[in-house]
Amino acid sequence: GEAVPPAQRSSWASFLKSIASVSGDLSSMTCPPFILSPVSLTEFPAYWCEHPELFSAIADQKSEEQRTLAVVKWFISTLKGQYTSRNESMGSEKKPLNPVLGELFYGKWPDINGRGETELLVEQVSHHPPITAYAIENKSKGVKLVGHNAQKTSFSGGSIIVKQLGHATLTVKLPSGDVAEYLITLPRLRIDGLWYGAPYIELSETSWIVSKSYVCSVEYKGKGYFSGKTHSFKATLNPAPGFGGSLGSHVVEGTWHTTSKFTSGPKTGLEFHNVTGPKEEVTAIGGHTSGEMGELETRQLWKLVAKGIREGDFDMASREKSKIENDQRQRRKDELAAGTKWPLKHFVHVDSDPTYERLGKLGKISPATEDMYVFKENWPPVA
Ligand code: 0T9
Repeated sequence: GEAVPPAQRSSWASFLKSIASVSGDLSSMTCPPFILSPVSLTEFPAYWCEHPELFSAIADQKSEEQRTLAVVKWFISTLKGQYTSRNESMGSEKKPLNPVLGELFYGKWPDINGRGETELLVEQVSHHPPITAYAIENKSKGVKLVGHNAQKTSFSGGSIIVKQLGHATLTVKLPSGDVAEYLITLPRLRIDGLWYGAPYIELSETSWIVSKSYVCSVEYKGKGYFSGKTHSFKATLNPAPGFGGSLGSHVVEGTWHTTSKFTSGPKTGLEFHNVTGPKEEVTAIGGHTSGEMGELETRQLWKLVAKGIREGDFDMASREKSKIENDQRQRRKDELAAGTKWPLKHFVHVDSDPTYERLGKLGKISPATEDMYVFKENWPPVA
């Protein structure tokens, strides 16, 4: 454990021993302070829009083929933020704050150069297991992403294996009045570098982007596999059954944290995505009409815990964290006694998703059905 501060070595060693035996949910395990991040998982959906211009560009395409390529380009361009940004900002992957039930995060990216404003809304819809639901919408362009995610973790060969549960659906309002739908599934993660105390993520297996006319698989490989490079991917776009006559096939290869190019199809040799330039952080906004943040809004809720972690005052961080946890336990007890349940604010849980079932069949997507959190659309806030 070279990256582990000497005073925390034995606590890191016992943490590693315990993750080898606990499987399923690592979110509530206690970790040594050096590995704690001051950011809650409810902020992570903002990674979907670090390039707002790529999100809005989806609406500007003139054909189904161009639109699908724009969706895949936006998706690939989000991976760098999703899976490497903690290494860039904090030196390694860190353990995010474990959101409480009902935790909220609201944000936006401004309208620049006619791309329209994009709004973000996140709600923690389950605490145990942790499940985060989100909606990202550019209303002026008619592009909307709604999804939820959860994780199932296991330990294998010294690494944490994270299977992502949940999916997202991107919808685009077309000038014709039709709505194009894209089902998006998520890659598997391996967290390596644990032994050294310097965790980082590599992606593996396959994720899918499927619409009624196109099936795109994205295969992920790390060092030593098809290109030999870390963070490699290969995206293969093929027309869905019945669309073969009018739409072309494409293959794109590269590394998702840098650039990629077309390696097969009419655009062979051209650049596909490039995320070596700057990204745009979300602007957090309060969910009240006054613009203020309520007590369940993530940056308000975790303020003192985050301050403690950032400033190295871990006594304060753990004291404030206990306060939040005790308050949560009390709320659940009160609900139990009153026979009530915590009401979700922006989402409704349903057991199956017809869009997932219909489009999932076109890719090799399993399971055949998944639950989902339907976005209630009561945003912007009214009270
Ligand atoms: C959805 C993303 C997800 C959330 C995080 C596995 C992880 C929690 C889930 C999957 C986002 O779209 C993308 C990126 C990072 C994922 C996190 C990385 C991570 O380590 C945590 C887990 C729960 C841990 O904190 C494990 C313990 C820790 C000591 C390792 C650094």
